[in-house]
Amino acid sequence: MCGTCGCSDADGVRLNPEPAAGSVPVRTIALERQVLAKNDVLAAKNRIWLREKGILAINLMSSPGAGKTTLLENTLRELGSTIPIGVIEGDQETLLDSNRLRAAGCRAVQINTGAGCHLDAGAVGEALTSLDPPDGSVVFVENVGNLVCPALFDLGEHRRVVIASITEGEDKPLKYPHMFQAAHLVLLNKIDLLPYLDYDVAGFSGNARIANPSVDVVPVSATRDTGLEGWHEWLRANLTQVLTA
Ligand SMILES: Nc1nc2c(ncn2[C@@H]2O[C@H](COP(=O)(O)OP(=O)(O)OP(=O)(O)O)[C@@H](O)[C@H]2O)c(=O)[nH]1
Ligand SMILES: [Zn+2]
Ligand SMILES: [Zn+2]
Repeated sequence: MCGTCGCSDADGVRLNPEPAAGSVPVRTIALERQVLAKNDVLAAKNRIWLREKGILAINLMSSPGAGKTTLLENTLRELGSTIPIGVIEGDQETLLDSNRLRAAGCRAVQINTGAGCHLDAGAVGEALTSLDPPDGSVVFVENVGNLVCPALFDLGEHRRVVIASITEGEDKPLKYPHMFQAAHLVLLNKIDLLPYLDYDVAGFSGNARIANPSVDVVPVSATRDTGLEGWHEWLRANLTQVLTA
C-alpha cells in the first residue's frame, strides 16, 4: 500500500453494512481523503514549466493492462513523424514499458515507484527535466496501472485521459467514480474482443456520464487500429489549444 496517498488508512472509507430486511443502512462514515499540499505546489511548478515551453502534457491512467503502452506505441507509429512525442513511464518495477516505447522510436524516461501506487508531481518534475522535451511537443505520462490513487494527484498536466478496456466490465465508472470524474476523455479499448464477450458499450458510456456528464467516450482497439481517428483528432485539437493559449 502507498504510504503517502492515504489509501492505507481509514480516511475516505464509507462503511455500508448489509441492511436487515426492511431497513436502511444504520450509519455511513464519510471522510474526505486529503490531497497532499506539497504535491499541489510541485504540480503548479510543473504547469509553469510546461507553459513556458509550450508543451502539452497528458496524464494517461487506467487499471493494469488496459492498454496504455499499446495505445502509445500505436500513437507513435501514426503521429510520431508529425508531432514530437516524449513519454514518462510509471510502474512499480521494471523498465519494460520504457523499453517498448524506445523500441517504437521515442524518448522515454521510466519512473519506478517501488511500493507507491501512483505518480506524484515531484517525480514527474524530475522526469521532465531528464526527458528535456522540445518546445511544441506532446509529453504523455503513463501513470501506474491503478484506478484509485492516480486520480487524486495533480501532476501539472493539461489533460487526463482514462483508458478502460471491455474485459473490465461496464461498471467501472460507478465503482471508481473519482477516476472518471477526473477524465477529459475516456477511451474504451479492446473493442476487437466484443464478439467474444457479453459487453454493453452503451451501458458503459452511460455509466461514464453518470460519473462525468460531459465526458466523451471513444471506443477503440489499439491493436487493430479501430476508432483511433477520433483519438488523433482530439490530440491535435488539444495540442493546438495549448500552443495558442
Ligand atoms: N485484444 C486486444 N488486446 C489489447 C489491446 N490493447 C492492448 N491489448 C493487450 O493488453 C495487454 C496489456 O497491454 P499494455 O499496453 O501493456 O497495457 P498497460 O495499460 O500499458 O499495462 P500496465 O502498464 O501494466 O498497466 C497486452 O497483451 C496487449 O497486447 C486491444 O485493443 N485489443
Ligand atoms: Zn494509494
Ligand atoms: Zn504500460
